[in-house]
Amino acid sequence: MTIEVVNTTPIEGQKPGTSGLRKKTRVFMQPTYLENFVQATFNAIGGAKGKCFVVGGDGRFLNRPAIQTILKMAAANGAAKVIVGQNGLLSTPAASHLIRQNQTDGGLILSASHNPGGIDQDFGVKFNTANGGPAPEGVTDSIYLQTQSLDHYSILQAPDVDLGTTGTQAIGTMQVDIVDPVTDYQALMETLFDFDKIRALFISGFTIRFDAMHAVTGPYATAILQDALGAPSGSVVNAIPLEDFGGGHPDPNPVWAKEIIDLMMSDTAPDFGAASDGDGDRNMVLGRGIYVTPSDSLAVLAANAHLAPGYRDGIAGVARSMPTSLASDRVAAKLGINSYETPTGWKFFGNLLDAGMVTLCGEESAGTGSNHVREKDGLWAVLLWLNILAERRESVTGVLTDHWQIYGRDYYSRHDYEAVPSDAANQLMSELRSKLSDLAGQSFAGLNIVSADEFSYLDPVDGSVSENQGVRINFTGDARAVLRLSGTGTEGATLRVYLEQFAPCGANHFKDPQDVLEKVRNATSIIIGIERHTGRTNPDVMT
Ligand code: G16
Repeated sequence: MTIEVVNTTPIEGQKPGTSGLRKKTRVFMQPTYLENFVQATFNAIGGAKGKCFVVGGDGRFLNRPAIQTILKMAAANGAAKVIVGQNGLLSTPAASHLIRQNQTDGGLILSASHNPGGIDQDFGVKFNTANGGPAPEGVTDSIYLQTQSLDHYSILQAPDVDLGTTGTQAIGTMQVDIVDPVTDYQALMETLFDFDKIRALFISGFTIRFDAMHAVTGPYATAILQDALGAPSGSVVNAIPLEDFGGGHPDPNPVWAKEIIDLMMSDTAPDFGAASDGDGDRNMVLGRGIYVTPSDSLAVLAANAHLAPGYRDGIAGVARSMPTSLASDRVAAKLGINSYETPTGWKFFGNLLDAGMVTLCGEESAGTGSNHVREKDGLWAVLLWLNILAERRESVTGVLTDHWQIYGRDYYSRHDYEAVPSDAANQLMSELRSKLSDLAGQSFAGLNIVSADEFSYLDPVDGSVSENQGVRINFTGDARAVLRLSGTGTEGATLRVYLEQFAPCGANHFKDPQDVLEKVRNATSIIIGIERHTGRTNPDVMT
């Protein structure tokens, strides 16, 4: 029996333009809260009748009950079929692949990404469209509008689906296919990479540690790195997805993935280290004694992608988010291909990928990916690195050193000031915006400003314009600072300050990045008045 529920809980705070809804788990547990978002999503896409969707999540607390609700609502809204990962698990890139492979009408992905999980932590839902990518702003804005006016939702009264058993089931008249979360994703990876070569690398004694951070990539990394490619058992650690990610933040950065950083900086480091995040779209790459910044990783992958079978014919172009360092632009210039600068957020790469204008994309926030899906893909990045190392038979340090000798090094660091009161953060940004046009020509802490502006993006494919995407300040001497407020936090505001300093070919490329960036950091602090506005003298996280 379908129930029409009236008087739904309004969804407060879903920002127009954001890819989905991320809130504290208890907020999602309020009666009718999740249901409101799901119904709003179905309404915004013209209804679910006769449609096919993919549903899965990163296994965090509430994942399975939320899936049961979504299935019953999809059935009540007339959907024809839903494909679900076994036990409710699907990494974000694997979900993107399933959406594309099965030519579905989209998918609902349950995750708060790299944010912690648990009843007192974070939960999230987002809708991906039929191309497999995060819904573009037009769709997310209409979902938001729907959430504001919705007065009822439909749900089928039916027993729960058995998420633990693969195969076909039914809920009402809707077909539910429970699939192994890894099989199709692994098959896709086998088409892109030379598994024999990587296997030979491991046989030669090459060692790896992959930290799945108790999150969704555990089963993927175990199946691919250990079972298929022959990395010794125990190479993948923290491999069982847990509802609270073992109490940690499943965020592969030097703060939250300290365990693997410490290992890689120690005398017992393996040849290669990597970690992924809650939903498997982010990655961290390390060599013995060296951390590869995500910006450098994108540049190295772009310069060497042709060494992997999936990219043998070269790449069409490279796109990076605006705060990502200029390192990949330098590679694109040398390769004679186009490079694009987009706003923060993977959804802005979708049109470029769909139009065949770029093959690789990346963000400084540990996101790298290609046209194989429409999400960033943590394990894909690890496999491309391994394929490159298997071809070049060099260490990570060797590959990076060589890269910097050819292109120069973009020293880079992101400083995050978390849980800043929203009023203070907004005041900081509006004060900065008000003086932007006067900054050029001024000098702060010994650095001259060449230009300062607010980034706005004109999408070359659909002509849409996205404004207010962060402030860029360029200094003389090839230094740059970028400032923006996070769009994904769940508590107060997070101020992100991105610092960059170029060291050309021939310069010393082995200095401490924080030392190199001190001048641009000091100048930026004065310009924006971080301490005056936030009371903070130091960031909470430096990546
Ligand atoms: C952060 C990162 C962005 C990233 C976004 C979503 O956004 O800075 O680069 O696109 O998270 O990442 P994920 O899909 O892994 O959650 P923000 O707005 O907090 O800076």
